[in-house]
Amino acid sequence: MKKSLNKIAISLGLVMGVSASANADISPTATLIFADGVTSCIIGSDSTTSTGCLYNVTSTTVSYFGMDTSGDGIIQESEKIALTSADGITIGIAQGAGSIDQVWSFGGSSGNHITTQGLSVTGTGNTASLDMTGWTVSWGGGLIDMGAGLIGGDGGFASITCATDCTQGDAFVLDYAANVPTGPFANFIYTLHLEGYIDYSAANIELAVQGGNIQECSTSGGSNVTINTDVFVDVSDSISSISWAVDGNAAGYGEMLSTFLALGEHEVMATVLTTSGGEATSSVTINVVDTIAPVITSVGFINRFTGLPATTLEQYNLLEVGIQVDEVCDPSPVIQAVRGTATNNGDVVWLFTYNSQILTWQDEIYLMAVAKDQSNNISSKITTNPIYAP
Ligand SMILES: [Ca+2]
Ligand SMILES: [Ca+2]
Repeated sequence: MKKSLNKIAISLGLVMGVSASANADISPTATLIFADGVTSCIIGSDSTTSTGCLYNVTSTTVSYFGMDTSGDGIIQESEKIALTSADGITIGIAQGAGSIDQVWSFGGSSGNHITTQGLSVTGTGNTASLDMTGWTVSWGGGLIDMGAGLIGGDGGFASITCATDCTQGDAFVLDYAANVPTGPFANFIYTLHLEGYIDYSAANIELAVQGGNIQECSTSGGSNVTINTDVFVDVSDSISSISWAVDGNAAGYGEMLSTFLALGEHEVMATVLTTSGGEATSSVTINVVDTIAPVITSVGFINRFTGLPATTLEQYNLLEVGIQVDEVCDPSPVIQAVRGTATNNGDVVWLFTYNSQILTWQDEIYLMAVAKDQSNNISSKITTNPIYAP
């Protein structure tokens, strides 16, 4: 079963609260996993035709939908589109694009089947009836409600025929037909034919990162990140465990993960195991970024003897550069200052260093501080009150 990230989320509590119908042998949240459709040539292949088959004469079997584009009331072989399964139809929950089937192309536009609400099933023995209310084609950017069936108005029903009793692993065949209600093919006939097996151990897990997949660094070196799960298991099954891994390393168990992630990209994966042996995984890439430059709160000279801000030269003219920086993410940003003096064109500047101390003779001295964090965010600030020589 292929993993899908965009099954419409449904909470664990809601799913587990679904009660089984007493008369239904088929579980109200069973998953119908259908085999991929197969399109083949009835007569020889021909690479110059649109279908790759001589005279475009094809045959499509296993799982497909049909559109009576010719309007003759019959689904010809050329009007069948093979379906490739994603996770199949999970009865009882709404599924978004890419969850049921993989993208197919029809009439020059791409599409998927989705369910705008969970389908409901009734039946006993080897037959069941699936209420298709909510069955929708997402095609060419629009949604086409295919749930009303051929008669229309109050919901159509698909027939499910199982090989024996519709229990775990039993083979099924689903057939359905509807009138297209809207769009360029309005009032044409749409059909659906799926073959596969019923799975009561199919599970699904979705991840949602609180605050989004890109997190601003919120503490020294990274962020504390919380990831929630939405888990689906069949009502006849139950969750055995939910385990986590961060960057491939085991990171604990539970429905929620709260963990510290260092600055940079991380792959977080959750795996749900069910008591009947079902398994599903989902992963998310979380990027902890630092986009905020250090904030220089003060820059100036400090009197080395009093420790207080200095505004004039005094007592041996010794001054210490004092810069204060607020930086959330980087515990040790690069902090430097550029010492400057106002000069006029043609001035001669005389300065030298002595014992690592910078000596200068100027009427006023400015400082410009520069602070840079590990993500190369840079800020600068210049003294507003230069040092004045007395
Ligand atoms: Ca036709
Ligand atoms: Ca920063």
